[in-house]
Amino acid sequence: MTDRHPTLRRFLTRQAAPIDANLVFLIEDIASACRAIGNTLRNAAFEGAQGSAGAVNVHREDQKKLDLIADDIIARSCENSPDLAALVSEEREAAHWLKTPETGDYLLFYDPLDGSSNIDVNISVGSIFSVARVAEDGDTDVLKPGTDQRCAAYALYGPTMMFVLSLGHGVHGFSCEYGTGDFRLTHPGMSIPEQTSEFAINASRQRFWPVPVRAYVDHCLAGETGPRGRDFNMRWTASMVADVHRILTRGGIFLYPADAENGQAGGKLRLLYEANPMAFLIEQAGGAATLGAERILPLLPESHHQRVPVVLGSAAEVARLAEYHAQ
Ligand code: P6P
Repeated sequence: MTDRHPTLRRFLTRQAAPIDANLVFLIEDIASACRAIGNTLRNAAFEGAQGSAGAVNVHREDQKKLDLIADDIIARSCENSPDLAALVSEEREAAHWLKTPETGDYLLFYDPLDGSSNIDVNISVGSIFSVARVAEDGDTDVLKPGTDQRCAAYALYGPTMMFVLSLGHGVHGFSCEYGTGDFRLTHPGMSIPEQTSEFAINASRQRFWPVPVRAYVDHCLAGETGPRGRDFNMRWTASMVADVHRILTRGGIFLYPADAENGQAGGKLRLLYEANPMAFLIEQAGGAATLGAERILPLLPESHHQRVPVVLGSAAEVARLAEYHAQ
């Protein structure tokens, strides 16, 4: 079994293109934090860790106790990683510098517990990670385009706890083995089907949608007798990691557009630690990720917590939506 399901460490240290040892250490520290978060979630009800923390984050969103616990677990697990210079967290206003850019190579952007509104109703949630290198010139500017990412990953705390990772050479899924707690390779080379008949969007926001999105969804809903000539299915878990994992596994298109209500803020999802890592993973799996028409990854961020519209998934459907925007 070891050979068919190598551990994360064996996988990382057996790559054809050798990975910087300090990046391997950082990825292992991230995976250890995810394992600890998964265990904490499992026992949250017994430890009084559910419910609101009675505070709001930088986005004025209600913070769950577990948002703060997960953020603390990640920071403590990674802060001694040999080459990690700074942390940028959804739960913290500013970058947290651990070393100077001259003494550390990596930046870690993360959403410690994405979809946390689902925790108290026991629906899958996740953690999202993006790793980039500090600027060559020692600048402390962390606003780097998603094309600069060295790797992206997420943990999915579902029926199986999984860690899904890309280092720029495909996407690989690791399942946490009950008993040993090891993350072992179970989904090598994840690939998104180009075609799909499944879309994911929060349909309660229909009245706010821009015209191209409204038209796209209406055409899907018209089914076999409509312009698409086939029936579509819809899924929406309100947990980006769960929706993205479903799409990586069986295809689909995920849409969170900027709309009449959230448009002033740029949309809902955050560029640095949600859109960029997920776009990296989706593209590495053969899918596409746009702001509606333009590709997400080249976008130069304007602020740590910048929000952007997100469309990602099966390439043919993402391209079709871009055509609707062009019309
Ligand atoms: P809505 C969770 O809060 C999140 O950031 C993503 O995980 C998810 O895709 C989206 O927001 C859900 O948004 O409007 O359905 O609550």
